[in-house]
Order: sequence, then C-alpha cells, then structure tokens
Amino acid sequence: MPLNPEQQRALVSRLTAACGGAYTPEQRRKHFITGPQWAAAYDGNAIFHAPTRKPVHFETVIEKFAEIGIGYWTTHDTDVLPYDALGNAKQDEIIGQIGAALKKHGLKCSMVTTETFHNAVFAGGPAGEQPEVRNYAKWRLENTVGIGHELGASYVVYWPGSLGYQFQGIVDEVQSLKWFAEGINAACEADIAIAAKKGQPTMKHCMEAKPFEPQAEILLPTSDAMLAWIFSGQLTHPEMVGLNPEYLHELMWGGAVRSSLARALLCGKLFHFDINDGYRLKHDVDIAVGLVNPLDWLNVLVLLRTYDYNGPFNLDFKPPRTTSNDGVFDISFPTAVDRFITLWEMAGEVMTDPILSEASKALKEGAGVAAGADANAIFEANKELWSLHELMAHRLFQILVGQHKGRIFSS
Ligand code: GCO
Ligand code: MN
Ligand code: MN
Repeated sequence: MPLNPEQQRALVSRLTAACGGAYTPEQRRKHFITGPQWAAAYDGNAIFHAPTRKPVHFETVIEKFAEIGIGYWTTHDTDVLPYDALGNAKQDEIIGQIGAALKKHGLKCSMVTTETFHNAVFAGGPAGEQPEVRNYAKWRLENTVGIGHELGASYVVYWPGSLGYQFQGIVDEVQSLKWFAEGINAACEADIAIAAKKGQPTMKHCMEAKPFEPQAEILLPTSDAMLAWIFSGQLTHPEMVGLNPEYLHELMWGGAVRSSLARALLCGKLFHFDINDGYRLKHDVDIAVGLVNPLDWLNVLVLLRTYDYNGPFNLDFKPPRTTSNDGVFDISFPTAVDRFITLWEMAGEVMTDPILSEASKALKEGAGVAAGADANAIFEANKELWSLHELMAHRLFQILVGQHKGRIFSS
C-alpha cells in the first residue's frame, strides 16, 4: 500500500523500534562521544548533487543531541557565525546564545575548529604566499581559540583541507610548511595568553590530515606526515600539538587505520579521533561508523581500549543524502552512537576472551627452544604456533557475529 510522508515516518519509527538494541540516553552519555554541528546540519549537497535537506539551526542540533544522549557538541567557527559576525559584537552575541543553549540542554562544547578552506580568500590555501592571507588565517585561528575558551572547549582541530596545490614546482613546499607552522604557533600563543588571563588550562591542538581532496596534492596528507611536521622543530609549542586522525582519511590513502593510530599512540599524540567509515582509495564519503568495516572497527577499538585512549570520539560523518531531516536525528545519530557502543563493548569481550588470551600468551612465549643462530631449528620449533594467527582471526569474526555466545546460523 503506498504511504504518504506522515505514514512513511510512522513506518520508519516502527521499524526502528523493531530493530531493538538501542541504548538509553544515559548509557550513551557515559561515552566521550561528540557530535559535530556540521554533520547534523549537512544538507546533502555533493559535487554534482543538489541538497536534499533543509538547513538546521544550532538550537535544534543541541536540543536533539541532548534527547539522543550525545553529551558534547563541536563546531567550526563559520558553522554558526556568518562571515560578517566574525570577531565583533555579533559574534559575542551568537556565542552567548550557544552557551545558553548548551547549558539549557546539559551539553558541553568539547571542540572548536576553524574553516580555513571554504571561503574564496583561501583559494591559494591558508598558508599561501601572500602575507595578508596568512595574517588573516592566523587571526581566524586566534579568534577560534578565543571562542573555544568562551565555550569551555578543551580541543581545537585543524583540518588544512585546502593546503593543496594543483601544479608541481609552483609552491615552495618547505616554505609553505614553515608558514603553516607559523599559523599554529600563533594559535598556541593566543591560547596560552587567554588561558592565563582566564585562569583556564590551555587546549589540545589537533592536526587532521586528509590525503587527496579537495585539491590535487596535499602537503600534509597523512597523520604520519603531520607527526613529522609536529616534530620538525618549526613549532614553538610542540607539546600542545597532536593529532585528530579521522578513520576514513587513514583508510583513503590505502593505509591500515590501526597502524596509523598505533604510531600516533607511540608518540603520545593521539589527542582526538574523528569516527566514521568508508572505502579505500575513494572520495571522502564519511559514512557512519561501522556500516562498511565493522570488523576493522572492532579491532580499532580493541587497540584504543588496550592503550587507554580517553579522548573524544567525534561523529564526523555525513548523514546520507537519502535520509530526511527527521531521519538525521531519528536514525543517523542514534544508530551511529549505538553501533559505536556495541563495538566498544565487543572490544571488551575480545580483550577478555579466554581463547584469544591463551593464544596470544602462547605466541609471546614461543617454543622456548635454545637454537641460537639455527634459523631452521627456530622455525621448526615454532611452526605449529603460528597457526594461531588464523585461528585468532576466526575468533574475532565469531565475536563480531555473536557466535562466541553459541549462536549458529543453520536452521
Ligand atoms: C572532512 C573533514 C572535516 C574536518 C572538519 C574539522 O571529512 O571533510 O574531516 O570534517 O573534520 O573540517 O576541521
Ligand atoms: Mn574529520
Ligand atoms: Mn572525512
């Protein structure tokens, strides 16, 4: 029977309830899950494709996040401020309204970020040749740091999306990287000054890499490139600067996300994490967490839990163009949060699974043979042990599909 839009929404609600498995807002709030203004307000536009949803105001986003149980809100400066409000009394007024909305709904602002890519002024990048462009970009970063302090945020993110270039040999890459550091240095200095004045701690400054969009070549395409840059000696406060890797961005260039995160953890620089999903070597589709690579996501969370990552999990995904305005808050956000929590809990099961624990321990103990420089003897002594790798992979699959609890799929 054909359904009118009202009946369609009723159907969506009924089937959502029939899915079961939803956590309560209280359970959801126990996790450091943060919701971006821009993700909720994304109108469905894409290159070649028109918007499919109406604009959504921050008041609505904050109210809906509170209802769902997302305890933290994040934003770009220009998600909420028109350009002509930046840095003046109008900005103060809007930031005041945001502060009041957050308070009213019991949310906190965890992170702020500067849009240094959309405006035409950034056509040549925020760290381009012209001093006035770079000074403007610095001012925007400093202004955002001020907004962050005003709203009580602990993190600032930098995604230098348009720090890209289309022709080889036109920009001086070394110089550009130095100019880029000058911008972040200015933001750290502003942070130190404001923090001292307000008696607040300084923020964590988090670099986010994306390998190959929107322009042709990117100077800092991966989290590893960002790490090299952080430790390059160009930063005046490298201790304040770390990473905000995004799951999909690390996958896009063909890397293994767990290994990218491991390198960030090793350096003590995993400050913030953008969570989503998608495909290797494709456009940045920003699909919601767990819908493409649930097994990989489970493994990522095992790693993060093993090394006690306690920073934010930022829901940086794009609700699909086929989801309605109502669907964004009825389906996209609650189901993304719930899949994350389920995977988080399953990661706990992986960590305490007796089969995985025993196998892992045995692998680390080895055969215990005293064979010195005899490669063949070492191999022969250990060769049955290595079969455990494949068994452990099977066990992870079983945990993912619930088979470790005795469920089988034959009738
Ligand atoms: C992307 C980027 C952005 C950044 C945001 C924060 O996928 O396009 O990840 O969403 O996270 O701009 O600075
Ligand atoms: Mn991101
Ligand atoms: Mn992305």
